[in-house]
Amino acid sequence: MDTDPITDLILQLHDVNAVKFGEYKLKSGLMTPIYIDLRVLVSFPALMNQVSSLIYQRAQEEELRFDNVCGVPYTALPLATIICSRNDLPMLIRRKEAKNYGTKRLVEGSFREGDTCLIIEDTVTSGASILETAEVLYSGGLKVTDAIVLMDREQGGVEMLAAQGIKLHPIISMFKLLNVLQAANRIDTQTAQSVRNFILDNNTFSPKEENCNGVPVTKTPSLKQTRELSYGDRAKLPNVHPLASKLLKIMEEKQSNLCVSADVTSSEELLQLADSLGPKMCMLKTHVDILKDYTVTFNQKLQALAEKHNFLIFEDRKFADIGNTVKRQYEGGLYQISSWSHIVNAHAVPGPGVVKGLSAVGKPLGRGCLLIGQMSSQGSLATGEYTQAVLKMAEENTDFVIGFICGSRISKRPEFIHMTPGVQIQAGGDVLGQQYTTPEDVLYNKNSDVIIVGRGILEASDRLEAAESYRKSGWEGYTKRLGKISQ
Ligand code: S5P
Repeated sequence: MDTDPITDLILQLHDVNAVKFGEYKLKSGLMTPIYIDLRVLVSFPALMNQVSSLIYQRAQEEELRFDNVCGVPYTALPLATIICSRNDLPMLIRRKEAKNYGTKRLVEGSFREGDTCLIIEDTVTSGASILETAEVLYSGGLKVTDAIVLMDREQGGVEMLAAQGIKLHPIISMFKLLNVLQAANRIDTQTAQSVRNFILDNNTFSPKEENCNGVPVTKTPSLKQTRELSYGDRAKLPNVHPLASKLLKIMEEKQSNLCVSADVTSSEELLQLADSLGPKMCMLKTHVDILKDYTVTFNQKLQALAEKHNFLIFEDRKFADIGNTVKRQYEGGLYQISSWSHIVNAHAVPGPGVVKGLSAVGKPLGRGCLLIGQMSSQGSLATGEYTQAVLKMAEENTDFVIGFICGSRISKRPEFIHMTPGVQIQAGGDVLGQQYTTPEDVLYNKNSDVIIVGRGILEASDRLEAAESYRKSGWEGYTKRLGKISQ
């Protein structure tokens, strides 16, 4: 197999047991489902050399300027030694404790005041260890502008160090590591996803710590303990989109986080579903293009039912074309979706133009859009770095994007709404790759906000009874989550 050097390195690190999955305690006391233990590297000289080369190569690519190199003790110390020895660079050693005899120096080696020192580290979680080393170097009169780390757990270290004026350059990021191990079948989808969720839910960096004079203060990052905001509280947030606010209020009022996916082929049946299940749901999702008898009268009746039962309409059109085309598909054609659907969704594949095109039509009408961050179908390509790019696109378009279609919470912003399809009371799947998880899992473990249920209700002998049971278990998962303290 033709692999890039990082992929190759990740697989080798896994081979030597430097990446472990299970339940481990971090230095901070936090339990983690993944542990990176690069201390074993010293037993594998070829790997030591490979890692050292990649670190030095990175310094060259970034054109970093420095006078000396310091490895954070202990794991990065031998790495720094190899780099310095091979490339003829002066090294410094930071002592963990000053000796109580002789010079009492905390930094060993020869340097001049004002020299710039490059820091090398093996793994970063919050960035606290690098900062600690930098502070010792500062106290010796050195400057630190950059640090290179082999493995970034993507839990806020880059941001925390940037806030302290240190640019961190990671060689391997956690999401890349998970993608590579998953693609190589070293870990299953569930393990990869649970680690991704853990990483997204456990960011250690809280920006803008200020003292009473409004002056930013340097603070060793701590893990914040926060209680989840209720739907009602989120509806009142200052930056929440008005449509998201409306949906959150409906959810709170109706005690429902159920979106019924009305995938039927007759307009009459769809209207009947909307009327009978209306009181149980916060949203009705349609695929108008599977109706065999769509008429304008039908959607007028649907809008009247949405008013009557206080739910939103979501046309699951999954736009995925260039801005100009999606704009025309959204407002024109047979269905004129923008005229009746409160919410639509889009794939991020075409780039930001897709959101711009839809927004040009939907924003003036007060509509909102969900970006597809992940999919419930087996083998979906919407994972890892793609999902992260979707998140970024949403953050740049909060005047129109109100949230995501996803398997689990992907953004920490409480203004965004996370909606999850592939839900049935019994986990499992269908013959065409759909994968089901339970309402409790979606709300309580995956921290999503809305369950999207189609066949779980449509194929039940009593649809109303089924809708009530999904509403109830979705709501129970949510209230249980409200009681949970998140780190
Ligand atoms: O990833 C996805 C995204 C969506 S919107 N997986 C999905 O299943 N959906 C939609 O949710 C799908 O098009 C269908 O309308 C609904 C799930 O239906 P069910 O019958 O499998 O519950």
